[in-house]
Amino acid sequence: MDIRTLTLGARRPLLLSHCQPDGDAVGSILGLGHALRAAGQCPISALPEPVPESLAFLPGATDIRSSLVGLPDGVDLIFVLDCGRLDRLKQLYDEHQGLFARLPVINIDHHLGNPSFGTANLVDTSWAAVAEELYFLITDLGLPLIAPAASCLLAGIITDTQSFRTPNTTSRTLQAAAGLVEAGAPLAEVTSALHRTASPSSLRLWGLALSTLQSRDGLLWASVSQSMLVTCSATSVEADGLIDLLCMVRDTAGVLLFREEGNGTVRVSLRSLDDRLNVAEIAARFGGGGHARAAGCHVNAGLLEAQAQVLGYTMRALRGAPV
Ligand SMILES: [Mn+2]
Repeated sequence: MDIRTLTLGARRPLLLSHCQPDGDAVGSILGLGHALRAAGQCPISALPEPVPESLAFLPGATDIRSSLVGLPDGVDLIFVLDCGRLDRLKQLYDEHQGLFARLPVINIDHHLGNPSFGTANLVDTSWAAVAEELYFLITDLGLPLIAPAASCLLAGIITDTQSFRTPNTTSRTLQAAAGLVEAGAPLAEVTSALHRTASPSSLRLWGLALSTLQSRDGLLWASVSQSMLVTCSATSVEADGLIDLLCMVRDTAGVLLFREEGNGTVRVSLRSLDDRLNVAEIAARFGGGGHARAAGCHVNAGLLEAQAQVLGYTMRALRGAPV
């Protein structure tokens, strides 16, 4: 069956997205959920990990479940949105594989390498955000694009395009954003809520992390250690946003942020600032994933060892040497 028939025929669809949920993940499940509810359905949204504080303002964010245990009867369709692999649903998939075998699954995504795991698939890497795909899907299906839906989808587009600055931002992306503003999404309010999120302790943390800044061969990197978190009374989440600051440096091909997680692993965020570097390939080499321009992975090592491994590999990739 096709996406139209499955979507319009559902009564209680389940909307899911990936772990470490970002604006596109949260905005997509909430945005489509609002439109389906306005069409008379009873959608249920769930994420394997909590909604970040910076996205808690989105209408409906507090209704998102973190478990599928005790799900109401009658769920008849599963949407998996912005999720390149089913294992990124963590416990929502691992502990409920029977549900996935029994129900039709609609897979809507823009990640490179999505294996089209759905019963129906709308996977296209040319979309800047899944929220952008959903704007056109909702419009095509004639679902009511009510203002809360529009706000959530706009948040998804703004976050995934870094405010319309990524190279995959097209006239189509801007058309979707214009349509969402037309439908009642308050652009200035959404932008402000997304970007003005830093606390004083997070800026103190960024200051310490910036003091570790190094650059070589077109790469720029910095680190956040556990002791910095203690010094600043900050949590690891407060390092979010620092990588965007690092990306302001000119004449740089790639930017990396290493975060010591406290469980023997280092979380690495990677950004590519020009076409020479595909950070999705680098993250995949270390068991992570993402997009050509923004990706992430975890390395089982201390800070210095993780830096040596990932920087060494990235420098070889940037030189075009065999890696
Ligand atoms: Mn996305």
